[in-house]
Amino acid sequence: MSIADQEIKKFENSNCAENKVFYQAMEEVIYSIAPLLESDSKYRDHSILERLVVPDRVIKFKVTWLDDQQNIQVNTGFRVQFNNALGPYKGGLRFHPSVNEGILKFLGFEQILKNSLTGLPIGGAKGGSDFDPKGKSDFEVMKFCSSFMTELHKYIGPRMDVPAGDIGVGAREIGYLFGEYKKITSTFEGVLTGKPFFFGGSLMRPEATGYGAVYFTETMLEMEGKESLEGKVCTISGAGNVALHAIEKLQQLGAIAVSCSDSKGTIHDPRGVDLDLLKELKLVKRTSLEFYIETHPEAEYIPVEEYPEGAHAVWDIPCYAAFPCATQNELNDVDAQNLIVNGVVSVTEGANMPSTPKAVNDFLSHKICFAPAKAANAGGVAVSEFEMAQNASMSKWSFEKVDEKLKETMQMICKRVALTAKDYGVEGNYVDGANIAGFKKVADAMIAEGI
Ligand code: NDP
Ligand code: 2IT
Repeated sequence: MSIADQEIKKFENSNCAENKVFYQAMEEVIYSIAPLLESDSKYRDHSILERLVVPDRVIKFKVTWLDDQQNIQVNTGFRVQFNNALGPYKGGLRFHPSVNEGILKFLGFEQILKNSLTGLPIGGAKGGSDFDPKGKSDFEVMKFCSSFMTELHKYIGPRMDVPAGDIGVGAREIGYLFGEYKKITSTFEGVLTGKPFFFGGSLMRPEATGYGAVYFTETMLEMEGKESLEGKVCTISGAGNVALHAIEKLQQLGAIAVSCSDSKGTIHDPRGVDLDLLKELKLVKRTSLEFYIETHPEAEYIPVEEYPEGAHAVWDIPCYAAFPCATQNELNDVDAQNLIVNGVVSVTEGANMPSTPKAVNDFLSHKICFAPAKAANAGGVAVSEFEMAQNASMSKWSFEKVDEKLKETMQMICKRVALTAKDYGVEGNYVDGANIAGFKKVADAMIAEGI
């Protein structure tokens, strides 16, 4: 039995329905790091894997709030503080009806290795709630956020745990959460990142994840001897924070970003997505993409239910580079085959774990340049750390400074991942490179810090 199989066997009991995505994330990492475990016995001697896959603590709490009709609503809140070997716990909050402990464990686990790859002093965490901000008034969102923070504030702090946004949590939610924290603690401190700029946020934090994913792709294409993105057709899924800013940077670089999608359907606009309209629909009106074609009849809107089951319309559009930026497991093996047959050259994960394991294997075996989430979307959390640094020093950095540091960080991660893959005999495999490089740093810190 291989080392990876032996290690995975130890965790078989945790492969229950709720832990499915967590197990998926863990399995990928264990297979990737097998060469490291084989070459250096210290990681097994110190039981690093056994220790790494168990969160330091999982905080679970009730959130009660009053809706606009004066009905009492009850939700569940979580914070999974996974690992702080490298720095304070750091990672986003997700508000979505699908949220449960298993999803947050998967996201928190990925965050440990992602944050390690940035080279910055931040540990890994994730949190959130099954609360659905969709269709709620601002007042209801505020009520929910206040109640959520009434409990969460006990467990966070600028040197302890610094949450940020994720699906369903943007500047509005972070603002309300920050306001409540401030009220309870009477302190104005960098306890959350992704704050609006005028009260402590960093310039470019909203853009960072999408821009960073594109910077990563540019570097990867250059290193792999491929043509740049200029003039190339790119497909993007999602229509939230990450997708919008990936589209924006692609357009700035002269690429043709032809798609976006939400939970109800996909827009295909062969002349290039109208970003101003997209921002208006998604950030201002908070509505569905179907209204895009009202002013753009030349574009196509494909509702989810009208597409054959088992595949996703957005990945059936021929492209040079694909950017899954919506959610986990949104790109499966059927989608991967469609992309490959249509000649895709690179796939960059803007979302967390958007490709299924079979899809990832297909991309790797067909030598598609594949940028895994924990490396490619690390720009968001990197700029979050820049926000922490600005808050701690009571200073403000310019847009140019943050952009330059973001670009440097993404280029550094890309090169480090590629070099690590080469060192461990899997040249061109950015999945293994990212997992080994991310794991090694955290594991070495855990050994140095003792049990
Ligand atoms: P947003 O809430 O801003 O946007 C999410 C988008 O994905 C929405 O368009 C949403 O559609 C769509 N979506 C969500 N669930 C589904 C689904 N099941 N099927 C199809 N579409 C779906 O979130 P973000 O853009 O911030 O996050 C997107 C991804 O990027 C997530 O995986 C997140 O973990 C990851 N990420 C985010 C970072 C950040 O800085 N924000 C940093 C790194 C990773 P609808 O509008 O219909 O709900
Ligand atoms: O998945 C992620 O990296 C995020 N949602 C951002 C985390 C952060 O702390 O900025």
